[in-house]
Amino acid sequence: SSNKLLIKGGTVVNAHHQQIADVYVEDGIIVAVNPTIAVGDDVYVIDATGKFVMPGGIDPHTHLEMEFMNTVAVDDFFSGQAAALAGGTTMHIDFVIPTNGSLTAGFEAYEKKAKKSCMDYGFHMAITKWDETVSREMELMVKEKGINSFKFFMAYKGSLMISDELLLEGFKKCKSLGALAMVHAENGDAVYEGQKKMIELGITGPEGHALSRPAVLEGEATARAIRLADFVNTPLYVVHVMSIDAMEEVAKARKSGQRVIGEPVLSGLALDDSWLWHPDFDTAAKYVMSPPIRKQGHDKALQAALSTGVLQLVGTDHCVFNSTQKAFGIDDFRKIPNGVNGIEERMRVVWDIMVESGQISVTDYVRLTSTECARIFNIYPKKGAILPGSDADIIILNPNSSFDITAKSHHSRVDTNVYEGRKGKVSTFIVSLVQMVYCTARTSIKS
Ligand code: DUC
Ligand code: ZN
Ligand code: ZN
Ligand code: ZN
Repeated sequence: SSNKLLIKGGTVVNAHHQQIADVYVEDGIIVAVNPTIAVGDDVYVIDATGKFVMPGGIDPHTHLEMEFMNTVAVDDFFSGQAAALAGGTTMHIDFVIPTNGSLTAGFEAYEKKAKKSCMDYGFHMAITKWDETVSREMELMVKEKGINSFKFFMAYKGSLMISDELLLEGFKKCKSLGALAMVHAENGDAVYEGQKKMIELGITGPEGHALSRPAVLEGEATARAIRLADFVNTPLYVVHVMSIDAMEEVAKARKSGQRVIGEPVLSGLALDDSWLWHPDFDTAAKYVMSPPIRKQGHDKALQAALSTGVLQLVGTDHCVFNSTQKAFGIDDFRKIPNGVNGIEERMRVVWDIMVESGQISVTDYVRLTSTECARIFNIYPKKGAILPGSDADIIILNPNSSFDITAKSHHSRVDTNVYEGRKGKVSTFIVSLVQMVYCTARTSIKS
């Protein structure tokens, strides 16, 4: 019957080991991984000879259907996940945004958005203000909803940003709950000044976005968050490390033994800011995200940091807006909705820039696209491994195939693609088949 599957003859890759083996799956769970597994003819067999059999990608950082900057991100939990599956990612972790400051209402709203899901997902939660209610609700989220990571915004003054005083309260609460504190690290007050300055100077185009919030402001906030986490003695996860400045702060802290995790995102690893200076507004605006994509050089330095273990896992910050939405900022870059695509491109582009280029091994690739995320967010080895008992979130990666990225054929709903025209020689497949056939609702993973 259709609930039994054998993947034969591939190179099975886990984060620390690879071997040629067969993988036998029943009801969406891996039952056996052995050099040779004999099965009856009621089992569907896939030949993976010459290919890699890996745990599906886990994207630790997405924003599906996010209400942000007076609009809503166009990929929802169906289209964003369909894009993810098409690109070899089988799970993602999204950020619940509180509704008018209420964590409970925010959680309910995201549970509703996530009803459209076609793959497994998890939630972090953003904390955007602080009072006794928020503090109590955090406890509720941890104890009853399974949320174990909270993100604090040090930027977006006037909306999401919280002060150092409240950041400290939040870190202390995370510590007492055993939850992981995460930060969006940019100095929001300085960004606000930078933006005003650019507008005063008459720089209203997308390049003003980069000029108004330079890497030094990311470095400053990263250093501050790291020191405050040290002061409170709680681990810290820095989301979207986009610059050498921020990366070096993470490196220094880790070297001293502090528990700091640094997450680069695909756009920071694979792009530079040159498009932001393109004279055509639509072309430039699609690259606007925060923190900004940096000058050439930061990308290569972040890749190197990933290859040496200074940074640990790759996210995307997938948060997509159509050209019509980006055009809200045609006269003022401050109104361009922030965000770029990546959930569909992450696995292939990371393979291309990190494995094809010789910077990391195939086992490292599995670690930083899947296993490390599963470990950090407490879902390993159910996720992030090809082991007996693990979920059959399996991809077959063909290193001798090809990809050619274009908005014309991608699965996301967004009408542009920041990787437009990028080509490489890898493909992933059967994820969607395995997922569609075997993925069942697993409530422990959902939240
Ligand atoms: N940055 C973005 O570019 N989009 C979503 C939120 C964020 O911090
Ligand atoms: Zn952010
Ligand atoms: Zn984000
Ligand atoms: Zn699944």
